[in-house]
Amino acid sequence: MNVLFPALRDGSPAPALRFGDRALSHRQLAVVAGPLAERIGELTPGGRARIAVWATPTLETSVGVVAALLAGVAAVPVNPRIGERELAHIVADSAPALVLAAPDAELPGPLAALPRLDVAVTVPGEETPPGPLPAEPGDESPALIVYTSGTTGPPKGVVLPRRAIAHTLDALEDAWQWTADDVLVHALPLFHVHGLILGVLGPLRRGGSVHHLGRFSTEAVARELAADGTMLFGVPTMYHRLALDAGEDPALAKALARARLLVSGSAALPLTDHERLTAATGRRVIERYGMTETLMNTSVRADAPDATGTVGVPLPGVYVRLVDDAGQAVEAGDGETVGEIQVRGPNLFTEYLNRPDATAAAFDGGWFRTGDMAVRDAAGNYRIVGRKATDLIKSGGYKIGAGEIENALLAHPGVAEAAVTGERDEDLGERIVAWIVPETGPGAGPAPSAQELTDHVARQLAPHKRPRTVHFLTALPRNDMGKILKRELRPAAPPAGGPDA
Ligand code: MCA
Ligand code: AMP
Repeated sequence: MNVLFPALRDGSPAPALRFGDRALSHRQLAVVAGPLAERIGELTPGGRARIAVWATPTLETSVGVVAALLAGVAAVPVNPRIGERELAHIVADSAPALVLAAPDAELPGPLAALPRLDVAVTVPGEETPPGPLPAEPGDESPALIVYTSGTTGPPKGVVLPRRAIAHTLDALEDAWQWTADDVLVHALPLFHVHGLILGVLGPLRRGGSVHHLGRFSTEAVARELAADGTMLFGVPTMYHRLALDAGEDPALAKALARARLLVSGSAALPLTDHERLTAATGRRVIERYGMTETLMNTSVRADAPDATGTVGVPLPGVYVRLVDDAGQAVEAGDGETVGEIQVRGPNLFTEYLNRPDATAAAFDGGWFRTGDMAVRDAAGNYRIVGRKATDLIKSGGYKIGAGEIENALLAHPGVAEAAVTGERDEDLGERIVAWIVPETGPGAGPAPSAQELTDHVARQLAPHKRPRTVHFLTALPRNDMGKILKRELRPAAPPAGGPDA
């Protein structure tokens, strides 16, 4: 299975990528990505290098990633809104040999300091013949390194081999009856698994196409699905907004109703949103469950009876088990016995980059510990009921570690103590809440405002990691050992509020 994108090598004239009014067929993609892959190969002799990709939601990012994959060089997609502290970490940790970016992209310090290769995409004529494409490396060769948050410390680089990508995309072909005729519509960012691997590499591997909206709006989704979109991928926040608008907007409801498949993932889609969408459109959204480290594990199948409220059954080739607190596999399919989901299969990552300790800790024998808690029903469907770590927050479908935000807040001179929690939020699933004890010691300036702390986190880490609410306290509740008791965190006075509280 060495070849990741057969349609590229076949020179298929079928549409492949569309961003706004710019589009490439598979054949045209081969014409532009082939020479870029060759150039990447020349600049990274030996093949063990990594390259950063400035992952804006554009044609250039998609072409850059495809070229890196053809060249057999591991690509590290970088959030174009990344803050200083997080970027410094990712660049130091992954040590990219160069950065790929669109010609007009302005890169921040640590990336600007790297050799740069511009991805200039001029759409070639359909008749332009593609040159030969480089031979692709073996299945275990690292394809992508995607950074993901843990409970504490900076994000870890998840090394994803080509084997995991090919396996997960082929398993989804089976579960969703995904074909070359499908036109996928989405507006997900291209620096995570969902938007990049499923949302761009998925259609390319199938020989089908993707229409990326650039930016999410319910209007843009309606427009593309009403045209020729057949599948929609989104995070629950997007489906929540679609559900609310579809109730008021018959054209949107009709567009959603005509799609072949509506798929939600990255976090749980609440039943109320499932019900709203079904009431407005007569259609069901199916959920699939995955993780950066495991790619996709389970899905409700396109041909399955209704399994709303579950994340479906294991994908072909993936083994899933539930393990209780004593470390014993739970055999029951009673829909009630809760266990941690552990996974084994060709969909798994290789390792955390430079973190053998974290890699070893993540496995129980050959099984990867997901930290997600679930039950299994008699039909074999898994229903996720919670998470082991309360210090992991899922907001808008992004995984965010409380510890990394606490560390960023503590680096602000006006902050003496900081704790971060996740609170239920209708739109985002969970919202980030910061609990702050301002610095009052000698020489301390005036206490920082909620807005100042919010901006500080957005600047240091990324805007989606910013607290949405900030509470100021005189002390954090702690136990005898000095450990912060997060369950006891309650606003002391009326909340000081956050910018969007
Ligand atoms: C606001 N903004 C700020 C600040 N406040 N910028 C700087 N400093 C501030 N203080 C800006 C934001 O950058 C953004 O800019 C705008 O204000 C709104 O931000 P936000 O509220 O965060 O965005 P939103 O409109 O609410 O976005 C909702 C969303 C987004 C579109 C659903 O959360 C999203 O794209 N989520 C997808 C996450 C995802 O792909 N997860 C997959 C990982 P502007 O307006 O200019 O944009 S999970 C995964 O891959 C696994 C494998 C899986 O299972 O899928
Ligand atoms: P990430 O590390 O960003 O890839 O996020 C992976 C996590 O997202 C998983 O461990 C789950 O907690 C969560 N997740 C993904 N898909 C679903 C889903 N369909 N339902 C509930 N949680 C999900």
